[in-house]
Amino acid sequence: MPDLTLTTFDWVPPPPRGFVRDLRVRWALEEAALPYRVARVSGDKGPAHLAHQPFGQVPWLTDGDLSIFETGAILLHLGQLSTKLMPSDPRGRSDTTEWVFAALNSVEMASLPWSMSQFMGHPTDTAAWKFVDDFLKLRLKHLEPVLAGREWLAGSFSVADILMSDVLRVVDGFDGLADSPACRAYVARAKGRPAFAKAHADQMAHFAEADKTRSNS
Ligand SMILES: N[C@@H](CCC(=O)N[C@@H](CS)C(=O)NCC(=O)O)C(=O)O
Repeated sequence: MPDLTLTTFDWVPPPPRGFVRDLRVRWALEEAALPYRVARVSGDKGPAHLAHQPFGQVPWLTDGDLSIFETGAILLHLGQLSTKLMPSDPRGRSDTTEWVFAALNSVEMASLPWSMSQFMGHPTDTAAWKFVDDFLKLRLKHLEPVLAGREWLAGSFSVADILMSDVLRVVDGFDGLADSPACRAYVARAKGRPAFAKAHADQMAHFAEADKTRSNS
């Protein structure tokens, strides 16, 4: 039995709650029904934190004496522990792996500057915004027919779907999928999974609990 501990921030302000990336790991762990503990790290990014996550970010996962950062790497590791997260045949593994990279390296690469601009309320009548918006629209234009033709990216539900739907979920939150109905339906399908609901509720409860501790200190 693996010995899994997920580390995330001890507290974040309300806006990012429900979107902190430990949710991707919680979701995968819930899908596979793998038992795990949650540990907390403060935001001050001391040497112990940097030893696990060199950018001072969260999450990271330990499995015994193995410590893994980057949600893509963590989910690929978990994929090896359960066929609920990654098929066991070579084709299924290869399909899952390529879509994991596509989610992070092709889609999130375009969606992150777009969502950060939206979040910051940057003006949208600039050449810089048009570049960012066109870049994301190009990715969505190519993803749309893929998702119109299949329920999940690599055949059965996999870690690739956790990553891709979580990336698109942020865009959807800013109404960026209005012209991409298949992408939108895919996000709704993924969010409808009980394991997503549990992971989301657990993350919200984690930070709500931290509010109480802070207000008592
Ligand atoms: N590529 C990293 C990104 C991790 C990331 O952006 N984590 C955010 C929380 S969702 C964070 O720690 N932000 C604080 C910071 O960047 O200092 C991954 O997927 O694990």
